[in-house]
Amino acid sequence: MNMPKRVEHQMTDKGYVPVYTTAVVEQPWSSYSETDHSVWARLFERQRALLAGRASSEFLDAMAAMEMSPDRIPKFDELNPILRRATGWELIGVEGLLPELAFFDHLANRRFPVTWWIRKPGQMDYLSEPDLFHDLFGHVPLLMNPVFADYMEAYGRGGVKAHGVGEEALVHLTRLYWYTVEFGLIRQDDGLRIYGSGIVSSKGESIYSLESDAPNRIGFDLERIMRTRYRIDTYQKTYFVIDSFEQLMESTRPDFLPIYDRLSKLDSIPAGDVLDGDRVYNRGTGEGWLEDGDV
Ligand code: HBI
Ligand code: FE
Repeated sequence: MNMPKRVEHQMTDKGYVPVYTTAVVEQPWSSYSETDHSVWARLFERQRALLAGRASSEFLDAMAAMEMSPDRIPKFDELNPILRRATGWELIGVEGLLPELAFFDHLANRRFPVTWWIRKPGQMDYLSEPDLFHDLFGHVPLLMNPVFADYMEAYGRGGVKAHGVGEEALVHLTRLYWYTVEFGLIRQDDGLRIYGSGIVSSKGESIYSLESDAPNRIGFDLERIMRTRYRIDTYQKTYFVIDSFEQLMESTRPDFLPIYDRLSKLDSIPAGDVLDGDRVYNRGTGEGWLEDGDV
């Protein structure tokens, strides 16, 4: 498999990782090795077993509707007709992390960038940047859900605007992405469930985010989230819980400019804090937390 060319490194919200070109690449499906396909199959089977009873019903329904093959890396060309028919979204192949504006512009146009390469067998449990499994298994299924699909487009539009406002607005918006799209929980009648991509694609965090006493679990509040710092190198200290995807979509309706202006006058909130006024589902014990390192 031809390794992607590493063009530059950049401090992004996923830490100091190589940022590739904004180039859109064809999925080199025939170049995947048997090892690549077996990494996909092992990760897929492991998460599918773990997520029963832990992932949100919308995620499980979407995963069933997409009919992703469990034993071979799915072909983007085969998934795109299903996705387009459901919500008008499509996958595009990329080398990896994109500069933020390019990423936002894709989302604003219902294109989800999926990294074309998959991690090595030795990286089953952790890698510093999103690979095909994180993007395709973690992010893509929920794009089948019409309300979440609308939210992701709205987020992209908001990101393009925020890019024009400035760095501070981007920091606030990135936190919203982090605590919903990547690490969000949702309340169901039968308990809390996972919908965040960073969690559903991670064995350890699929268990920790719901069952550990260490983290806080707090009800969704847009401005509270936009002020809250987060972790890129450990499990989250706090998970935010939405009532529904409609609630998430509704939160993007107001003009964010006055919100950015208000937040610019307020301090950020450490990742592990619980505030008066928080809707607390779980006040974490903080066991295992690292003192510094919130971003
Ligand atoms: N690029 N391909 C890709 N995937 C991401 O998830 C991604 C990105 N660039 C920037 C980024 N995420 C984050 O900074 C978002 O908060 C914008
Ligand atoms: Fe992601």
